[in-house]
Amino acid sequence: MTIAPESFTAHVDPARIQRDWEALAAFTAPELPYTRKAFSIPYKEAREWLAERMRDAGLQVRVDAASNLIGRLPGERDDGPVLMAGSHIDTVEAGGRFDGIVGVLGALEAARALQEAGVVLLHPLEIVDFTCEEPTLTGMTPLGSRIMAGALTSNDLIGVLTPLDESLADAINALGGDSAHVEQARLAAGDIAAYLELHIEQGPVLERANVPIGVVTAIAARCSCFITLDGQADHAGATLIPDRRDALAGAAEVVLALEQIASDSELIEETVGTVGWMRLFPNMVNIIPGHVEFRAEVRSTDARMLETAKSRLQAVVEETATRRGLQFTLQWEDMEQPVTIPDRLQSILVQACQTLGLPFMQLPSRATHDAARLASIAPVGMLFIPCKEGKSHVPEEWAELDHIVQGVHTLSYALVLLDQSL
Ligand code: HGY
Ligand code: MN
Ligand code: MN
Repeated sequence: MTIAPESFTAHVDPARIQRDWEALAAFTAPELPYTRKAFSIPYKEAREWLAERMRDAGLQVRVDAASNLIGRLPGERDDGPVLMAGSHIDTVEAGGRFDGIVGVLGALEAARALQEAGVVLLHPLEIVDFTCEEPTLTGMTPLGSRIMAGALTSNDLIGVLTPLDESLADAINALGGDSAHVEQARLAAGDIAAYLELHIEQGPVLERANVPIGVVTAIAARCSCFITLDGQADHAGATLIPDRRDALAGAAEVVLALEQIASDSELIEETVGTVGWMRLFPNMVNIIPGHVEFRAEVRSTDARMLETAKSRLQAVVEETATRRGLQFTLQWEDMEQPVTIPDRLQSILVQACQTLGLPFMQLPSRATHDAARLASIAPVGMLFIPCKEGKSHVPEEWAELDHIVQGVHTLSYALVLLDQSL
């Protein structure tokens, strides 16, 4: 049975999307712009609001043992594999109002439009807000999608604290999860017929090309390590340079060396390296820093480049510490592999764009996503829309409502095509 896209795209309601987006943006830490960190009070309130919106949209709402929020639209074959669409509503610190949010609200709007158009899917459709996608927990995020994919168990949660110094187990339970039995949230290969995620590009490519839809070809891997350097705290005035073992000067060398590594001609096309978090001790203006700890992350869409960058970073840390008489430790906390989006999913998304007459381009995702974590148990696809000047993870993050609507049209139609082809 072919379903004409205009039969349901007409039901995608820009004003309704706008109202949801404005309401969700209001759940933020009062002292910071657009900050809704996982497990925080604004996050819990936003979750309750979202669950209500899912119920209003006629979805059967549940929270799985991992505390992922799931809204289900039954299908004709209701006991079979599900179609899944979603993303995350947690944000980074002083982040934006679109990263993850477009995917959750867009999937919710798609579920409404399909129902209002009287489209009954063969597969059940599950709209998911995955818990804690952003790296507010080291070495365990994205949390909800990793648990669903079986990459984390209840044992892995033991002793872990959230940034709010609450036990992660309690925080998951407070959201309605069951931290002692998170394995119950695990899905096996075959349980998800396909997963689609609509997301802002978090890069400048679509905007520069003036193209409204991106069909993602691959998702970059993110590898992050925790590094400590120990030298000697000392008097900043009385200690001459040759007598110093300055841990921060050593860390500064490593930060610049990481930039050099990623700028190397054989890596620069597909690889980045960043130090975004650092603490120094004693951290006083007239004391030479004796101890520094920082996290460095390396990302690439190419597995070989990723390994090259990681090993060069390790070598630089060791060489810098030895030359400067510093003790060092380096521990990899997040180790991902790049994910290739299956051709079958890409062609469904291309077909949806072509049928809807939407210009599109195929491109990799340089950000990571829940889709990458689900790729081990399900065929995943990703759709991008442009964001202003490619900015993300900053309060200036912005996406045009027209682009969100076009993204929802494409997502809805792709779900219908998948429903009929799987
Ligand atoms: O860091 C990322 O790529 C994602 O936004 N969590
Ligand atoms: Mn993000
Ligand atoms: Mn995201």
